[in-house]
Amino acid sequence: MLCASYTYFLYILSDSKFRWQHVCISIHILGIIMSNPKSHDGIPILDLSQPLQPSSLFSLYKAAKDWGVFYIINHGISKDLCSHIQSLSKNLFNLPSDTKLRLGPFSSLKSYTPHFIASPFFESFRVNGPNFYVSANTSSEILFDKNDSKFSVMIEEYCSKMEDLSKRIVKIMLMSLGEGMEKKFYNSEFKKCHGYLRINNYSGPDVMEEEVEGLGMHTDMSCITILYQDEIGGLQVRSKEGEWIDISPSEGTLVLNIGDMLQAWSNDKLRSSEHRVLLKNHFNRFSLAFFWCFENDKVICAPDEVLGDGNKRMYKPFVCFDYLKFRENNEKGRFDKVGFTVRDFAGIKAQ
Ligand SMILES: O=C(O)CCC(=O)C(=O)O
Repeated sequence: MLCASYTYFLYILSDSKFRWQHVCISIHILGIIMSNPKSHDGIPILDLSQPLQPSSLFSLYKAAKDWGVFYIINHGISKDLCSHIQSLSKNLFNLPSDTKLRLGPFSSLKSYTPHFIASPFFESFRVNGPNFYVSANTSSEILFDKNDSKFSVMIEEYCSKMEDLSKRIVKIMLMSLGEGMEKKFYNSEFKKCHGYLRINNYSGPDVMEEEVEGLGMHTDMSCITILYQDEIGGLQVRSKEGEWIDISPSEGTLVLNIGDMLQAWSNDKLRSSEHRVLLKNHFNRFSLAFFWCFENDKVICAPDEVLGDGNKRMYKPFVCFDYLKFRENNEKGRFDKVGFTVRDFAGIKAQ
């Protein structure tokens, strides 16, 4: 209906000398009416520069319930900061394997995941909060045998912005669960959340006859994950029906994934996204994944108000740390078990 009237308006004005002025006005009106923008793949975009409307909260809730993913724009993280981190991270990933393994699965820090643990084409560095500067600096001193604080300063700036953004998004997700939920549950349940950053580097084989899996299907163990991906693409999310949908990169756009902890806490009202990365060409791919998690000793148990009248509990209460251990105990090294989810750990089987 909206589109029909828009086309008609253009048509009757097409010979007018005021054509452009009127066209602009009509587009402006359309922009206001379309307050819940969607990307070309139909996944909603959360525009943080706009006031939240009940209808946008509903779109986000639906996206989080059906897909576990949506886009964020106007988030205040500059493209320059991401590009700087990407170029400084290259210095880390370009080091010889032996050097990177000083932080590998058998080191005391264990902040480097080498190739062939999650996938032959994937490696990553982890930076822990709350003091991201110290964590990044400790790792880079071990790798470079000298102190160069530029990288650590940028990481700290990025992660501090990510912390603020994560808090904001968790509040919005609580609002999307119903009136009063944010006031009731943010301070009591989410105040002690903490974050860590994973810097991911993908390099496919030199000769590629067909696409390869850069990172296999998995869910995140976080409450939410905020992802920056470079322009190469390859991130996909799985629909409930099992179809893979591209989550295409777009400048200035971050991707928000719901993780297992929020899925369990919301009793499946919000869905932990099943995602993977496919490499379609030999270009290096870079991403930054910021995981926002409950504190380790938190017992996750969906509150009755979130459960709602007459709904069955989907999960036994569990301690966060026990779930993290369940996922990390992998004979091949320390990496999340691909394919295992919180349902395997604490799900209550239907009778
Ligand atoms: O690189 C990406 O786009 C996804 C990364 C991811 O899923 C992860 O780090 O868990």
